[in-house]
Amino acid sequence: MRDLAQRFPENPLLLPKDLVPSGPGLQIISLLNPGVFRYQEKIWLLVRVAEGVAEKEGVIFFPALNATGNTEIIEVPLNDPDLIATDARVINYKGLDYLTTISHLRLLFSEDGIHFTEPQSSASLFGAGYLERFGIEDCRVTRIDDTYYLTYTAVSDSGVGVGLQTTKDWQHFEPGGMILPPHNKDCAIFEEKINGKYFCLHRPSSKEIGGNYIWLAESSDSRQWGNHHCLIKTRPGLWDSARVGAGAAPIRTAQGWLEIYHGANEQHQYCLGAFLMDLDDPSKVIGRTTEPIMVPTEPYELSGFFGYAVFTNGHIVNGDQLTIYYGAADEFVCGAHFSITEILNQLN
Ligand code: MAN
Repeated sequence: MRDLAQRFPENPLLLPKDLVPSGPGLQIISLLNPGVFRYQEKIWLLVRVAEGVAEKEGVIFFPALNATGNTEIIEVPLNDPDLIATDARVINYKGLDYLTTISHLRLLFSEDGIHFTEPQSSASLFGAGYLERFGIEDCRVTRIDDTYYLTYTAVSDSGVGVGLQTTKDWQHFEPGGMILPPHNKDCAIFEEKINGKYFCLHRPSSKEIGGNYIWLAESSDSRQWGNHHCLIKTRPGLWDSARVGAGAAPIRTAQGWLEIYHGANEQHQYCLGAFLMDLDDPSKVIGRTTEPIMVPTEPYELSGFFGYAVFTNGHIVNGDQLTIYYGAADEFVCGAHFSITEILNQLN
């Protein structure tokens, strides 16, 4: 099936071997799901770097940060009866869930939006504290005035929630704590206040009644969020039947706030779609694509750490051109252009 994406011929833009691991004994397994922003005339990616430990026959390793912020490796024999290792991303050991990799966030910049390099003195962001023991992931970057708001997934044995940090210069970071408690992720703050309030999209999960749906919340200070509304649900039988989650900050268009989101089905196949919210009252959804706007089709999207996945949480807008940066097969960073008009024309 042809989708609306014009993939960069240079894809994948970043492969795990392109960066150096953060410490001895660690191996970069995936580079994925970058936050994207403009700063000092350059395009920057805040890439999720997922690290693990080199495989050894008959053994599985899983990393976690200890109280001093260093990575500790837990080692379990593969034939241990208390081990359930059926998903490449998550394992269960003695009834508790662990990640097979631990992620931090690394800054890379580019002049042309295609070739990215790590600056000499780059400030990588690592998980800190007991709520980020299993790392930080999938950061959305929103700019309001001269402040950048970083909303990311904070993972620990206490659950998966949304952490916030702010910065003005990408050197000093102000911690905002966990703004949305477990289970919650995929949080993107709007780049403008509406009627004096901050707004964000987020994705709480409800295991029993309900599901993995996209919600809206508002705040007067960007720290305390309330007045939650459920906006976008999964659709039985469609490509987004199992879970949906917001991408980066909504894009202001004349017709409304346009949001690119990911959806997955029961087979964990990740595609992208779009929906539109009213400009003055984003709790009103005024359109949604029935078909995906992007479907995994290329070899680097179909096979990798977690195949059949395209996932975005960062983009650049230039007139009608939307450039998304996305994680392909949970292993590579790629880029694709879209026409905003073409996406708007697909809305029902
Ligand atoms: C899911 C996947 C993983 C991620 C965990 C925790 O299992 O998205 O990549 O590490 O959630 O967020």
